[in-house]
This record gives sequence, structure tokens and C-alpha cells, in this order.
Amino acid sequence: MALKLYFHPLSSFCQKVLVALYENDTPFEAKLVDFADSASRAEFLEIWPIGKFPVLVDEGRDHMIPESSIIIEYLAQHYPGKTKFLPADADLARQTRMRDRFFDLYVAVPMQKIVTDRLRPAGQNDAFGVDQANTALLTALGMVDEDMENKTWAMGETFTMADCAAAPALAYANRVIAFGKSHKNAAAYLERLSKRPSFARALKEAEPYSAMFPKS
Ligand SMILES: N[C@@H](CCC(=O)N[C@@H](CS)C(=O)NCC(=O)O)C(=O)O
Repeated sequence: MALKLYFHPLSSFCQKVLVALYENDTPFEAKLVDFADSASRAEFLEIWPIGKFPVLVDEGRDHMIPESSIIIEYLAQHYPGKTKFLPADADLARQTRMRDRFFDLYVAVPMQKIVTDRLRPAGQNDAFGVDQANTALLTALGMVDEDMENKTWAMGETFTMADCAAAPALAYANRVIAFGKSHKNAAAYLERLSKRPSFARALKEAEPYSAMFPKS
């Protein structure tokens, strides 16, 4: 198969790309990376020494594409389907990219900081950093709540790359800071995202690994 996705079903950034692939029924070979397995880890680091997934390998076009947003732009360009991910209008495309960045950098990243701190060895936690991440996440959630007051998707009525980013970021953020009561518009948006078949499928496929998610 031409496309190979190196990923883990539980990873937020990998789910973002899975949503994009499932939106357009894009065929790909799933290459599950297990960081606990030295051979799997070594194979992945050979491809992308930075060691962060997802990474897409397009053997047909001889391209290796890291970074979730870049992967989705690549899919939109070379494997287009019914969901476009980026509007044709340049201004709207820029606004879509901005929202994609927002969900990655200001929702997913602080959420990741809070969750991964739970995996640190005893005595090596970063309470100050976690506190900062909590504040940053709450600020971002407040902005999402305001922004989503009158919209179905992040860019209005059309599902885009920004929604691919929002879905896992908000779903995990909700497990870190339950915002159902405090941020009703953001919560309703998350509900819509969770019912979207592409994200519902990614969530279902992550279920067998849910015990790996560190509890607080
Ligand atoms: N900016 C990257 C972030 C990717 C990322 O942080 N991936 C996490 C999983 S959600 C990862 O690979 N973590 C493993 C590690 O850092 O060792 C993207 O958008 O793809």
C-alpha cells in the first residue's frame, strides 16, 4: 500500500491524522509504534529521529511527512476527498491554519504536559510546569467556548483541518479538566466532534489501549 502511518491509537496527534484519513476513506497501512519495544522504537527513530508520531510515509511518491498538520495538508493536496480540510480562499485557509495551531499549541500541548507529568518517576514531577499548563489550558478553553457560541465547526458550517485538531485535543482536555458544566459551548462542540463518524472510529480504536492513559 502506498501510504503508511506510523502512529499509536491513544496519541492525540495521531488521532488528529486518523480523523483526516477516515474522513475521506483514504487507504493506508497502519504501523503501530510501541515505544516500549526496542525494535519498534528503533525502526521509527530510523525514519524520524525526533521520535514524535504521527509520521506518514508515502512510498509511491517517495516522501516522508512528519507533523500532524503537515500530514493533513499533504493528504489534502495529494489524496483529496469529499472533506477538503483547507478552504480554497487564502484568507479562510489562513484562519483555518490559525485555529489548527491554536488547538495543537494551546489545548493539546498543555493537556499533554499535565498528562505526561503523571508518568514521571516519583520525585521528578514538575508541579510549577503543570500549574502553568492548567492555567494555559483554562484560558484556551475559555476562548474556545466563546468562539464556538454560534458555530457548528471551528470554521463555521464546514468541517476542516481545525476540527481534526480540535477533536482529540478537546476530548483529552475534558479528561484533565472536566469542562462540561463550565464551558457549555466547548462541551457541545466536543459532543458534535465525538459523534462525527471519523472521530468516533478513532475513539473506538483507542479503547483497547485506554488502560495506558495515566490516571491523576
Ligand atoms: N507537533 C507534533 C506533535 C506530536 C506529538 O507530540 N506526539 C506525541 C504523541 S501525542 C509523541 O510522539 N510522544 C512521544 C514522545 O514524546 O516520546 C505533531 O503535530 O505531530
